[in-house]
Amino acid sequence: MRTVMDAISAAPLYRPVTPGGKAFSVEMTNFGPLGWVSDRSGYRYQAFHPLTRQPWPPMPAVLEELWDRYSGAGSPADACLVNLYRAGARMGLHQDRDEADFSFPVLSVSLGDTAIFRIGPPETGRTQSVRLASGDICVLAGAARLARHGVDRILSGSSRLVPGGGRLNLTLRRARLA
Ligand SMILES: O=C(O)CCC(=O)C(=O)O
Ligand SMILES: [Mn+2]
Repeated sequence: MRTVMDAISAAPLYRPVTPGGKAFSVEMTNFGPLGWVSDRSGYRYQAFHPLTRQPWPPMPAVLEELWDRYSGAGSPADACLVNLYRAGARMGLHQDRDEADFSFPVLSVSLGDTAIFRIGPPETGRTQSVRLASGDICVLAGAARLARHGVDRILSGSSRLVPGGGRLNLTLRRARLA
């Protein structure tokens, strides 16, 4: 947690806007060579923080180790999107499709408050609700790589891990081709 908070202090959390101009309710930043950003021009990966214009902080070694252990991928993650959900924040149903090669999984680590996570098949069909608690790892891989998913809400106050309260979700990705 300490390592993650130190990296966040080097790349401040900010609230991006959707291409349509609506503010996200989550605050975001990134670690690693590339970071996922959203603004009026669209969604993309880029090598620098949109506000400070500085390169994203290095990927913490502990996250590289989790990727090595649980992703099953032969290449390192090159991006880690950090989402901070304070009370009331949510994330709409979406697919992660801004990466170059969907044969690489997306691996997420949840810290702090429990999330009511929603997941379902890639196109249409029933979604289901799953709780993601602090320390849980969720890997979207294979047939589930393009699953629709989102966060309906967080159970505010269910953990005291995150300073100031809330939930941190770290998603490790391989954005570029290997
Ligand atoms: O917070 C989560 O568990 C999911 C985050 C997510 O889907 C994303 O950042 O693309
Ligand atoms: Mn996602």
